[in-house]
Amino acid sequence: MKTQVVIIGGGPSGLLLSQLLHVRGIDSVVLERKTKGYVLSRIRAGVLERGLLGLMREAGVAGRMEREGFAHDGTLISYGDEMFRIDFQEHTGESVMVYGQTEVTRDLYEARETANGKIVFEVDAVTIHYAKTDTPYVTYTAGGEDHRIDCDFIAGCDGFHGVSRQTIPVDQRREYEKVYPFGWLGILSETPPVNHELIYANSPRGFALCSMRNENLSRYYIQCSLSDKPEDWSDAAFWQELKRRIPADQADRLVTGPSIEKSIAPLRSFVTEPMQWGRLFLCGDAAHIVPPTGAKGLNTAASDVHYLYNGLRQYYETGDPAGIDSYSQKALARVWKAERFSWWFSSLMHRYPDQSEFDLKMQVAELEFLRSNEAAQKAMAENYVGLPY
Ligand code: RFL
Ligand code: PHB
Repeated sequence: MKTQVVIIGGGPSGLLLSQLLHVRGIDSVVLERKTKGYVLSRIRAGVLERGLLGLMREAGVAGRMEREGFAHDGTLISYGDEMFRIDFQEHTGESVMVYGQTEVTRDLYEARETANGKIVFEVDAVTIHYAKTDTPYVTYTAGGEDHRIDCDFIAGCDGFHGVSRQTIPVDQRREYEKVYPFGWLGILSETPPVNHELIYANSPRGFALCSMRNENLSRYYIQCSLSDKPEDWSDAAFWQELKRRIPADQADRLVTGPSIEKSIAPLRSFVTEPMQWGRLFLCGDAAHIVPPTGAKGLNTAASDVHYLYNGLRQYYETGDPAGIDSYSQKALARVWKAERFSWWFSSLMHRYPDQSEFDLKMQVAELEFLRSNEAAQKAMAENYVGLPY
């Protein structure tokens, strides 16, 4: 088989890239290790930046998102019983969109299928060959048979545990990592959200987040210990702990119900450099991870897709490789800013095991500064709605 771009990974990055290339007449094949059902069962991101919305429109897949998504003009931050609002519209003239990653992925699968796009599920042993030459190819097994696809370029969109990053020899990449000493326990429940905007809560018992997917689907998170297991937490224990971490008036209004999903995510900051090796390009979680505080993971994956898609388009339309040659440098410049914001917001909102009394005073001072200072709020709002591409 032959195609222009082999895309490894059928998560949001790989599907979005494939659909954008299709709109410009560029051919791709997506290789996905799992089934479509499995990919769609992963509950992850919920907040989309304007840049991702623009890409969804350009890819021709924004219809349902525009109808069913919720524009949010601000967010709430609480500490103890204090709560204040960061107004995105006032400070940036922009909003974010609450629309689940599952829905983004579903819309992309539907568009790829309508266009007869080639997606191979349940692939195994994906191997990248000769990425440093002009004639790379990818081999894999599917349905018990060996396959080979010759191509011009390979996009590694296979997430943090994929093969693409590992293909780059260790002496030719550098990895930067920070592992946080806690996780997030998240639940999804068919209950109305406690508030119409998200609440990020810093409490003496640890961080909590009140988020949502729609008017009758809530997503809540609490900071938990890394040794906790989801089955250690009954629904009743989760609700009780959440109520203790958010302001009392919110806790009184909270509607509880059975969870329909419960999982724990560890928190990590991670970047690999460079994001290009010959004709292999890394996109999204394959190249970087942020802690979820601030909702930058999927959005940063989307900005990578933007740079790669435009580079490939320039190459195929004009023969000019300038865009693909500068991919890593452009993508990383934005990645590091998203890393900084996610690290800063995580540090501001969580309880750390080794935090001193002084460190706690610093958190409160910073929260009070943010609450009262226009410039600090503007900086927060600009980062939250997404820095320009
Ligand atoms: P994905 O989604 O991990 O998809 C990678 C795909 O590659 C497949 N794969 C392979 N396929 C073929 N061969 C191999 N060898 C393969 N190895 C892996 C996998 O099966 C998978 O289908 O990466 P992608 O596309 O880069 O997308 C990244 C996002 O999923 C991620 O950044 C976000 O979910 C992070 N995130 C959030 N991001 C936001 O922008 N806003 C949010 O509100 C937000 N909330 C979150 C989050 C992540 C969370 N968790 C669980 C990590 C909340 C949570 C709790
Ligand atoms: C979510 O709704 O899953 C979500 C929202 C905001 C975040 C992280 C996760 O910062």
